[in-house]
Amino acid sequence: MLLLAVLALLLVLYLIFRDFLALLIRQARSPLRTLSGPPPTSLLTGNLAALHDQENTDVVLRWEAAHGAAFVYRGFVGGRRLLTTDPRALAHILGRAYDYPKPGFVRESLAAMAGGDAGLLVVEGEVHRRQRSILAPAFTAAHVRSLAPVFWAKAGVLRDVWLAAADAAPSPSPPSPSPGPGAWTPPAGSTRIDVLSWLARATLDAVGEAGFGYAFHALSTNEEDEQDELARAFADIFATARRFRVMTILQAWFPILRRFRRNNAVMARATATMQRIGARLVEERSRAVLAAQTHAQTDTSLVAGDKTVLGRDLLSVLIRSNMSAPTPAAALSSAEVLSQIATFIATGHETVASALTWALYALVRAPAVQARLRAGLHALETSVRAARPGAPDAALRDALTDAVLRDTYLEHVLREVLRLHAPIANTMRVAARDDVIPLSASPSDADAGGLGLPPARDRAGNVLSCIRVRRGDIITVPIQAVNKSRAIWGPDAGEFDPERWADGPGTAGGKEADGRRRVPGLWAHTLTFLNGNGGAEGNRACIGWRYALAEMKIMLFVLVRDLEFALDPATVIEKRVNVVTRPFVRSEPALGNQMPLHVRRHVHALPALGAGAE
Ligand code: HEM
Ligand SMILES: *[C@@H]1O[C@H](CO)[C@@H](O)[C@H](O)[C@H]1NC(C)=O
Ligand SMILES: CC(=O)N[C@H]1CO[C@H](CO)[C@@H](O)[C@@H]1O
Repeated sequence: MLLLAVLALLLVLYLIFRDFLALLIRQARSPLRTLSGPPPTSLLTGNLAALHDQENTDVVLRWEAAHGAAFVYRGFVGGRRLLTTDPRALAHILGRAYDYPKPGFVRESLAAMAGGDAGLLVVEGEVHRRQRSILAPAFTAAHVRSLAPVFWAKAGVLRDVWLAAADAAPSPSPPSPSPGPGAWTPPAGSTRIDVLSWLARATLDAVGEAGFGYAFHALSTNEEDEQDELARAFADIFATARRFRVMTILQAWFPILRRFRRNNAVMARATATMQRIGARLVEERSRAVLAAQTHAQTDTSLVAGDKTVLGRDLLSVLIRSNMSAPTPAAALSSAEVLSQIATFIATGHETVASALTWALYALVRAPAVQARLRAGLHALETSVRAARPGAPDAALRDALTDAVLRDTYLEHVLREVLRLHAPIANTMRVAARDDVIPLSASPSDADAGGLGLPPARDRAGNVLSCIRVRRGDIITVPIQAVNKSRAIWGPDAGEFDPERWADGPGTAGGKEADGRRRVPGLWAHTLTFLNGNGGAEGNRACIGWRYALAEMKIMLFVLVRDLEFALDPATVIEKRVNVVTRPFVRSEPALGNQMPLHVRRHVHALPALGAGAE
């Protein structure tokens, strides 16, 4: 009896500690232990605290300078993780997406906030390949372009809310008799607005409508309106998933702890709500798609009118794509389709809100750029209008969409914003098998464009030309640090300078005339959306990048056209990375994430541009 009990206890202990033991054994055998790297500052959490604050401290660059462009830092219980800023190494890792999947604990935490483990963000390997090809038609340039009316509508509503707030601001108080030295007077007729929370509402409304034809009413200013049920469910899930970060790490090593999350009542209720509303949406869209198809068969005149008959939202396109899958095995299950709704909310909402917030921040910090952008956009609109006298509103907006999406200066401003303020600052991968990762061999290496990156070294100081990794080794991809690398962008890498793009897209480092510095990025040679070099070996770059850019361009056009933005120079904004990079005010940490800007009406002679409800 006693023996049985002891055996049972041992078994339980083994089950609890199995993964942890495996971790320790893997750590002891990893070839990463020979690499140079910063000493851990904590036994339990290694260098994680320093890495967490990297956006405000430059720590990755200091580590890079001291230990080379590939080094190890310490994670949980001192586990070694590879971090590299070397473009050739990054191209190797990101270009083999299925050999370098997301680590289990990352997938767990993404699954918690993206509606389960069946969505595109979380799945791996063949399942990912299948999903990605079914989802692709929803994210083509042409399809994203067709979603523009949603972005115009939401931008118009947001602008009207801010205009109303600014116009209601009390007339400027007379300047105090003796303003202290350095005291700042807000612009006359302006009001202080937390633009972050409003932009998050606008992008949520946009992704609801463009993503699955759902009205969140997040921009509604009617106090009586209750918060939408689905929006609340998602907010609960997101908040819980965030709070559980430490827990999620522990759960990765001690699976028994996973029960506690499942028992979390708020999470369970929110997930149920999400499932219920999601299932209804999928059913409604499926029925509409089927009805339209039957219709089209009997009435050929409707085939040409495809777009107006069928829903344009991402979910409808996904369902149509799923229905025309060559074989059932190539299609998505109902659970997989359902998971994409939460995936769209999780990926398409806070990322763009963060990017737009940092765009306005960049513009208040560079008033000359703000003024030039506004003047350029006004001129653009004037010429579009002049070419179409008397055109109806819809036709005008259509022509304006093309012009805005193509505008060079707006594009350059956005590239700088996304380079300096990448909403996703880091991502992680794990080696699925033993491998050798090549490095840019020397400062004169042609493939690296003569980057002059500090070489990687082992602990004895020998320069390395490749990194050996063992199955299970964890790798951090420092998206933001690469975006701002001086080796890649030149000594002014930290400056916001849209002009650096003026020399053409071929030269990432813009001003340098030597044509160097190609970063293997998907867009604008930055890693902001990761890269798309994977092809057959898997593509895990952002599928929504065109959607994000179109939404940002239209939102910025509408907001900058009619509003001026300013920031009290005494306000110090810092970054906090919690899933996405968000601002907070250093002197007001208790207020949480915010971006308090002073907003006022910009008076101009252009005709009103309606909110343009579809
Ligand atoms: C400025 C805005 C955005 C940025 C900076 C951004 C960035 C990224 C990054 C870095 C990844 C790769 C994550 C990883 O593998 O570790 C990613 C993946 C993804 N993004 Fe975005 N994203 C943005 C907007 C959007 C939008 C608007 C959507 C959809 C409407 C979207 C949908 C997705 C999806 C579904 C994935 C997973 C793709 C896959 O694994 O195959 N993103 N995004
Ligand atoms: C997707 O296609 C598969 C196979 O044709 C089908 O079983 C499934 O119900 C479809 N899902 C949706 C949501 O249409
Ligand atoms: C190379 C470079 O400019 N790095 C910058 C990265 O970001 C930090 C924080 O914003 C800056 O201090 C660095 O200068």
